[in-house]
Amino acid sequence: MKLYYSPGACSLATHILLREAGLSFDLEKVDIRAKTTEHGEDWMALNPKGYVPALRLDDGDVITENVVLHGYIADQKPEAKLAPAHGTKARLKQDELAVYVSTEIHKSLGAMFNPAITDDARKATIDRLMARYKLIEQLLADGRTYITGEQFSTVDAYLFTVTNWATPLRVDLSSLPNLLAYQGRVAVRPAVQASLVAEGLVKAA
Ligand SMILES: N[C@@H](CCC(=O)N[C@@H](CS)C(=O)NCC(=O)O)C(=O)O
Repeated sequence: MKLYYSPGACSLATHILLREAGLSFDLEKVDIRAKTTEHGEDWMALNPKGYVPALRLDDGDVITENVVLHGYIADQKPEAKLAPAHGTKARLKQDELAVYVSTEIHKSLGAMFNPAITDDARKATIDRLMARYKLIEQLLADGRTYITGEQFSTVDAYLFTVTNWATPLRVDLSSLPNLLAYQGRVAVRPAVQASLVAEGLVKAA
């Protein structure tokens, strides 16, 4: 398998999950603005959607969409317990949360990377985002270690990755202490640290 990624982008979640699952994979960096890969391939030819993450399977097929890739990785290594079994209530609830992170949190934060965003649009986006984070803050209020309980899951990799953008986007999360403590717990996981180092985002300890 090969993961096409951009450092610190949402593809970091898939990267973390590949490591958490202990799967073997290659990495190839994509310049999502120039639409080329580090090996000079035409990104739009490889993936006409133009965005990361994309996972090239061993049969050559290229698959996209965060939530789908996260579920696929979990299914490749059930013993890593990144997602409960299909058809269970626990899986239903985890999928519900994954789509919430994707459509309500990822997309709101992502919109703020647009340099053309107006101050009014940015304020409205932050207001909506804080309302969405409120649910996350409430879930974490019972002292659970990860977002679905004590087991690290696909949603943790995703939520951690997009919440990390708050700092470069200057979004103040200080009213969400449970979320901030959670970010710290996820950050120290060895697979997370290894992914951050591999993407050149932090130096190796
Ligand atoms: N629907 C896609 C969206 C992925 C996405 O937003 N990727 C961003 C990075 S976080 C990207 O590559 N943007 C560049 C572009 O859209 O051209 C998913 O959930 O996987």
